[in-house]
Amino acid sequence: MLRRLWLALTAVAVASLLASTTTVAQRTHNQPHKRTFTFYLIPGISTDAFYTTMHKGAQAAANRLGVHLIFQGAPNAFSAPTQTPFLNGAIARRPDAILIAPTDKVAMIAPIRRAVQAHIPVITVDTYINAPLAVTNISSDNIAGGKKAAVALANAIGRKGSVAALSVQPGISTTDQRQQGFEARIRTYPRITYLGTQYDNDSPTIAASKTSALLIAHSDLAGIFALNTNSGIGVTNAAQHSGKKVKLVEFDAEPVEVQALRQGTISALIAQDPFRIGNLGVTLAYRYVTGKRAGIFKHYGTGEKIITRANVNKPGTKEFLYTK
Ligand code: T6T
Repeated sequence: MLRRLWLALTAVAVASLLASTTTVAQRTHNQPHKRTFTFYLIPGISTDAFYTTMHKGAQAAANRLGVHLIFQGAPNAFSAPTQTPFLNGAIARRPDAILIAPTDKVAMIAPIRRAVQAHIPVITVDTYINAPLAVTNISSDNIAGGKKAAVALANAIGRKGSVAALSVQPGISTTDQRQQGFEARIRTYPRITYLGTQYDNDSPTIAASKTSALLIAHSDLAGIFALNTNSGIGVTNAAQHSGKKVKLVEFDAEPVEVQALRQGTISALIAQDPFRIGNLGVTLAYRYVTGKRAGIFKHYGTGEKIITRANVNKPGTKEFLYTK
């Protein structure tokens, strides 16, 4: 009798122990544990203030959302062959998302397709590719920026004389669109002769030598539009050394350009908002990887601002100045 009672009590104890461990095991299993997402940001050039500022914006969003962000890219050259190994390296690490500024509209399609085929969502920032592979693209309105540059340059030269432009190379979405907008607008001024756009492969040295040649060949050259920072650095140096009174309008607002604007060498800068591009990029990637995909647009514009000596120190301008 006693033995039967002991057995019954033991059975109850074991059953309740099993029940309680099952509950604990189930609870542990069902509990939503927060995982840390890893995103890569692959810039055009990792040392360029446009992209270091974009990195700061991306990092601020990553800190807010608890995302592990890795920023890696070619330190000096802006090209598909120098960018692709960094993208391949990111794909090999199987991150949750990749943000990339593709250096060529066509050449970067195949490398980006490899990421998408590996089920890694890709967001393009600044530049885009000619294939619908990215979740979204975030950029300035580069056509509008090119038009604004044409108006600023036309006004700086009194709406008459010859003008030329210096860009990186054909095939980059941003600079192609700036050129498109600039050409469309500058041709509307009847007393301005547009001498065309030359290419410098993102080399300030080549931009400087092409600018010097232009200044020698065209004595009436009144203005030059530089379509990005490195083109601008070369154009500014050559113009300063020539001693000629040529007016300059440049894209971007990197420290050297802002300094030249303050000194009066540059008439106007078309500044972008790379901090916002990076910040929005990480925010949208996080939305995507956490399943909140509905309502993500295919494109987001972040705006651009004309900076002159008149507004460079005004409130509302500082956020458009890039930092290293
Ligand atoms: O102008 C920016 C960027 O928007 C463009 O795509 C490439 O050149 C810059 O990075 C400036 O160096």
